Amino acid sequence: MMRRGSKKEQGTVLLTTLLIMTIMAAITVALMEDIQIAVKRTINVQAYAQADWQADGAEDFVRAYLTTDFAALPEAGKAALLGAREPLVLPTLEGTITVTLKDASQCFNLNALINSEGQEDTDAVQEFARIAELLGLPQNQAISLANALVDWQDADQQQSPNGAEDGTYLRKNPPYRTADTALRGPEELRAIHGMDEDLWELFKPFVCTGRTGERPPVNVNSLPVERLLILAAALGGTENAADAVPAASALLQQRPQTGYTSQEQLDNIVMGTEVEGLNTARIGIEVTSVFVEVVTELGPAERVRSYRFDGLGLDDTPQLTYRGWGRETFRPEIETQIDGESETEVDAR
Ligand SMILES: [Ca+2]
Repeated sequence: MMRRGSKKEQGTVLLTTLLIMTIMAAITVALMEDIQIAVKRTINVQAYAQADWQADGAEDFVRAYLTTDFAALPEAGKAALLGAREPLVLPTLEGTITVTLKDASQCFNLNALINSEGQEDTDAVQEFARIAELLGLPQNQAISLANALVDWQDADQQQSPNGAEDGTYLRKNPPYRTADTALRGPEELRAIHGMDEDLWELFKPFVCTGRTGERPPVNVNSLPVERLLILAAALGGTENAADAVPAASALLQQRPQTGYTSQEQLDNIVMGTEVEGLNTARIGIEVTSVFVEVVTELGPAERVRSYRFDGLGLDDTPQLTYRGWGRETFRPEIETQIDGESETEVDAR
């Protein structure tokens, strides 16, 4: 009897011990997992904080680079650098900082429609309308959109012809009001009356935002062929926007390998096309505004910022006029689909 009883007790003890051990093992595994996640989270938080500091440092670096090394380059050298689209890679202790520069004259500054005094700049309005036309919009729709963009930015509530002030936007669902000031970023164009998602996708690669009233002369030397319509719109002055396209094409086709060296060369080519009404005042060979994309990578962390600097090549230091966060904010390259569409449209006219 005794032996059987003690065997039973022994069995109970063994079972209890096994049960406790199983529970403890489960708790330990859960704890380990928790600790692992906590450690990883700490590493990530530290890496992102570090990447933020490096991104701030990169902004200072870019500013210094633009005022010294970049400013010292000859105009043709600047254009070649911007045209090459080769990023500048700076290794850091635990990662890299990649800086990509783009010529900001290759996109239209939406804030140029209103000058620094808050008045409508009719030349800029017409240029924007020409871009819209070259993107395939009918002329009347292009002008309406340009006027709506003026109304969005000007301080008054007087509606331009086919434009839109608060009254139009308050009737929308949800209702909103005009900004009455410059656009904070190109994406704000989506809020303008008359825009929709398809139109925005069309405009996206060709528009940007910078200093109020600033229209940097379109740099013929750094302009890639897929942005021909920016050049054609800048030449403008014709009844139909498409009439300027042959002159813009001629400028790119006859561009010397090392770039143009004087404004007269541009004037001669445009004059040679014998298209009336064209104006070369808006095109040039000097770099005055740039877009900069800075990608900071550090371990698992990545930070992307984009900047626009205006006023380069002048006596004053370059002015930071736009700061965007994330990849979306950088002026996109023209995708093959839009590229193909716009080229065929331009060619067809
Ligand atoms: Ca207004």
